[in-house]
Amino acid sequence: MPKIRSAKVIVASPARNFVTLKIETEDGVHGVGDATLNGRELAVASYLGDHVIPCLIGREAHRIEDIWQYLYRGAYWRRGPVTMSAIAAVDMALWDIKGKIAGLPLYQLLGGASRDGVMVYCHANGTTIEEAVAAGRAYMDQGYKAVRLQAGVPGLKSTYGVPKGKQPYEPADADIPTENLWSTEKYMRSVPALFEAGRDKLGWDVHLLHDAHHRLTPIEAGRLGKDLEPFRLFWLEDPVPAENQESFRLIRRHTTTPLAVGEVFNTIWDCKQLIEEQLIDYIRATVVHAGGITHLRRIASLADLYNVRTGCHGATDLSPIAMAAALHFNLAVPNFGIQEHMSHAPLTETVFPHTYSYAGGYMHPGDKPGLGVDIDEAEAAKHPYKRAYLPVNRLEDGTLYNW
Ligand code: CS2
Ligand code: MG
Repeated sequence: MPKIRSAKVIVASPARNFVTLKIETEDGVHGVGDATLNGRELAVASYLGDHVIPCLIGREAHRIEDIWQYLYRGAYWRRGPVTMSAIAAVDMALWDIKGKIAGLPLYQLLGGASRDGVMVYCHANGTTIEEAVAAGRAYMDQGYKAVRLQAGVPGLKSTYGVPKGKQPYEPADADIPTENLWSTEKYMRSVPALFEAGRDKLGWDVHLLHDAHHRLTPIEAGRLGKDLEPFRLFWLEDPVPAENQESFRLIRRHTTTPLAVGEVFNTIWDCKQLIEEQLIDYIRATVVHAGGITHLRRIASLADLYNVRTGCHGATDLSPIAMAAALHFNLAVPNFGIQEHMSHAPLTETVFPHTYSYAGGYMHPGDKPGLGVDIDEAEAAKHPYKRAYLPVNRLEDGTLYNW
């Protein structure tokens, strides 16, 4: 069985920062994994380069589960976004290698296709409700069946999800964190009007989603969920910071608006109670931040027992490698819900050639053996890393708050 001969970490910034792990076997077969952690990229690069790669050399590339357990249990210091993103990158790369050696696309190794395509949702945003809804119409004209609506908040200079100019939204925008101002009161007043306009202009044959981005208290989330019930959202995402899983009981008591949580989760332990008590409807954990394909399958299997469906995070700070791996996972997993799809910049697409594609509201990973994605190292080398932080939020009285 082929052994791992070498591995390297590639940090590059084609349109934005990405961290990529490339593992090569003694037979010259290589696999790639995404290790990007937005705003903390170099921490994961060091964890991989200084602490993980030395332990990989000489191991059998096919022993994915054993290597996963070795890196998780063997670290002693378990869990956390840095550790689990590093493990995820190794896991993705080894599944890529296994698929290439088997001559099969990854989804075939995960049980084969459970559906014809992966339904995706796009980001329709605007500084005004009219702009956001018009963007939603434009995406529906491209065939999207699901649209996330985010709009500016009257009285606030900026808000999550809404770009400042005509450039696509990129939150990691400064060498030292930008400080944004936030007002829950102003925000709560603006959201129902956004979805009233959404349903009025876009109709009922489209799924509408919204991301509250961790900014409410449980009772505020209950109120917003109730305010949005007439508009039948597909989901309300990240209503509250989710460290306190039991706080979702309070939200559930007040609203039937479906809840989606988990893009910041990195192990099954972060969402065990949420799933077992059916406090959420979609789990957003991703292949890059939650330990790779191997661990995400465990999370999805637990979720399946409790009617919770997947809704993997898919913003542009997850590389095309993560998108490719997610699409293979989504195609096979039985309790698939939806996949987030923010299109990467052309420069990013150049550095990460891939076989996945979009058509009519659905995506497909393609049938190339492995993940069907790679990194063009020569192109990547032209775009050196540039430190970029996510913003921080302060309330109008200066209190440091959730971004
Ligand atoms: C957002 C992300 O896509 C989403 O649902 O929550 O854009 C998130 O803000 C970024 O991935 C953070 O890096
Ligand atoms: Mg989100």
